[in-house]
Amino acid sequence: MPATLTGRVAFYAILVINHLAPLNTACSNCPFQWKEFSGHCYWMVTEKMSFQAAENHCQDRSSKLGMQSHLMSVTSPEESAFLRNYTADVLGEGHQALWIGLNDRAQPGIFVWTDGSSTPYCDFNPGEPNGSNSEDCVVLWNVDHWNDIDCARNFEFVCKMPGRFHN
Ligand SMILES: [Ca+2]
Ligand SMILES: [Ca+2]
Repeated sequence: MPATLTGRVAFYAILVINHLAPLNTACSNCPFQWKEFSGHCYWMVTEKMSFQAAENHCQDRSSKLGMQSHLMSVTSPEESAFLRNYTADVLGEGHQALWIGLNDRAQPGIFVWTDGSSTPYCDFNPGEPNGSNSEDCVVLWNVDHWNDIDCARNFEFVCKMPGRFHN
């Protein structure tokens, strides 16, 4: 190959490598297609499932990535606003219900998060929780506040996990 042609091939090879470089996600805090917010990674699942099937789905999906996600916990007004925006963007402003990880399945009236979060943050609708033993799992209701509801119902949901570089 003539020297000028070799040089041209090398030039275009470098162009191609430079073009591909931004696709390298080795230093991303979140895996491909997970949404990042404040050090955590979020994944909206638009397939409807029961509460426990949704929690299992979050755990299965992340374990394939060597990470650990659960149904989303909501621990601050900022994270709550993020969830509302994310839900409205993907499912629409008027979406009825979306599972979050809060539940009182083990002990009526004692609400816990599936990811083990302990937070004083609470955003139930006025009059909720109202379900006693018939409603043990919590949804974001009407892209607004929370409502306890029957765990066997099927809704979309968000998985959440700490980012790779979260401490
Ligand atoms: Ca209950
Ligand atoms: Ca309720």
